[in-house]
Amino acid sequence: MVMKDPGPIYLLTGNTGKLKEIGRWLQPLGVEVRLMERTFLEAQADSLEEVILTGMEVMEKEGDIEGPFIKDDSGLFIDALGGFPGVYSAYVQRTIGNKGILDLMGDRNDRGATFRTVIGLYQPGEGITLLRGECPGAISFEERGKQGFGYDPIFIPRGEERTFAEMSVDEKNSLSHRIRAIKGLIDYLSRCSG
Ligand code: ITT
Repeated sequence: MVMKDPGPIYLLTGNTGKLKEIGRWLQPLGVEVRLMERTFLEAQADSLEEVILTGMEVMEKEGDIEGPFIKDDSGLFIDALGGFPGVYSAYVQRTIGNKGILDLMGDRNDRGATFRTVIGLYQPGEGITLLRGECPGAISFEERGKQGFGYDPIFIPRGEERTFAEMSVDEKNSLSHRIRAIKGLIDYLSRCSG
C-alpha cells in the first residue's frame, strides 16, 4: 500500500533510535518522517496518554505548528515492581539504568513486564489522535545484545529467548510495542487519505 500524496510527518523526539524504527516502517508507504526540533513538555502524569495529551495541548496553545506531527511516549512496566518504571522510564534509564533495574529485580522469578507505547498524532485543525501498542515479555537476568536502545538489552519479548538488543531492527520491528502503535497510525492515516 502507498498512500496518496501524504506529505511529510514530523516526529518530535530526541531519540534517534525511534526515528530509525518509525522511519523504516512508514517509508514504504510513501510517508517521509522528518525530525522535528522543538521542546516538548514531559508532564509528570500517571499515564503515557496524559503525558502526550498535556504536552501536545501546551504546544497547541503556543501555536506555530507547521504540519502534522507525531510524538511517541513509551515505558517499560514491570509486574513485580508494581508497574515501575512506567511513566518514569526515561528518568530511570538516565539515572540507575539497566543495571539498576536488574539490581532491583534481584533473583526473583516473577519477571513479567510489558513495553507500552502511546503515539499522539497532531493534525492542525483536527486535533489529537492517540494510538496504542504493547509488547508483553520478561526481564532478563543480565544485559544482553548491542542493537536497539534504552531497555532493549534487558527485555525479552514473549515467545522469544533473545532480548530486543540481540535482534536486528527488522526483527524487533516485527514484535515491538512501537510498531503495534504505528500499525494503528497507518490504518488511521490510510482511512483519512481515503
Ligand atoms: P523522546 O525524546 O522521544 O521522549 P525518550 O528516549 O525520552 O525519547 P520515551 O520517554 O518514550 O523516550 O522513553 C522512555 C524510556 O524508555 C527511554 O529511556 C527510552 O530509551 C526507553 N524506551 C522507549 N522505547 C524503547 C524501546 O523500544 N526499547 C527500549 N527502550 C525504550
